Amino acid sequence: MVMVRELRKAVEDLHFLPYYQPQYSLHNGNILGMEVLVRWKHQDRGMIGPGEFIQLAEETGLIVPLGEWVLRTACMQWKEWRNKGLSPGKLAVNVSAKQFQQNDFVHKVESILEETGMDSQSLELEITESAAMYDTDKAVANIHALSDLGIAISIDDFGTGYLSFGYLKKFPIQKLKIERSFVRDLRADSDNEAIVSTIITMAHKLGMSVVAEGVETEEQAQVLRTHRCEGGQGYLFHQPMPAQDMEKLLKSNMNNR
Ligand code: G
Ligand code: G
Ligand code: MN
Ligand code: NA
Repeated sequence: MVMVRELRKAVEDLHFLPYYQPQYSLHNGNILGMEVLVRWKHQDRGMIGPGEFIQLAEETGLIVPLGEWVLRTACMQWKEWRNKGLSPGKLAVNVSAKQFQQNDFVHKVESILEETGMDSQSLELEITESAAMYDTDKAVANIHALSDLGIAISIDDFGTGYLSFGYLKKFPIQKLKIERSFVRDLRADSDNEAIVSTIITMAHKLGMSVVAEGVETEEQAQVLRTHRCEGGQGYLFHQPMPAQDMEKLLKSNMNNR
């Protein structure tokens, strides 16, 4: 298993890079925040996307040190931007089920916040429906503990899993991220419009906000706007980008105000 050995070595040597993808308000076009998406800086193959290694990282447990590194690195970057007078908004970090199951996960997050000076009110952790469901008692306890720290929890890829309405009610969840596949063929009067509008209505009634993923066209953005979806993320706005490009974007955003 060359890949596992390679991945382990890459985690040891920190051959990764955080990319950032902005999330925009669909109402006023402001940057609401950004999601950090990790890339593997492979010495022979160039930049490798998470689709090719996150699952393996989960299976091998390597996601635990890798995820911790991503969180720390992104929090440091966020703080640096704040120190430069920029407004990065909310920082959304993906957390895998494996990380979420660690007994010391909340404690680790807490020490990373202290160490980096990251504002807990600006941190958002994205968990998948399956991570929220796995070992539910612990998941509930972790979500409450993180919430007590001021951290927001969002459900990633919402609509693809088996999370019940009962859990949504039980958890202090701030945001649902609508899975890309529901946005892809989103037109007025389409099946996807019915699904998307239902998710948004339910989220709002339960006090949650909504961000749509994979927004690629103005038509999709318009349908989402009609249903009062708060945020959009996708190629219509920007692809995920390295920190220095995100910094330029944050600067030009300030100059335009
Ligand atoms: O960037 P891309 O679309 O290829 O990302 C694919 C998937 O990898 C996304 O669903 C995203 O949630 C996941 N992913 C990206 N970065 C991280 C990370 O730092 N940790 C975890 N657990 N998943 C990530
Ligand atoms: O956590 P999640 O798996 O949702 O991460 C978002 C993933 O979707 C990232 O890997 C990112 O590169 C990808 N992505 C972001 N915007 C778009 C988009 O507009 N279209 C498509 N097809 N993929 C996108
Ligand atoms: Mn995500
Ligand atoms: Na997603």
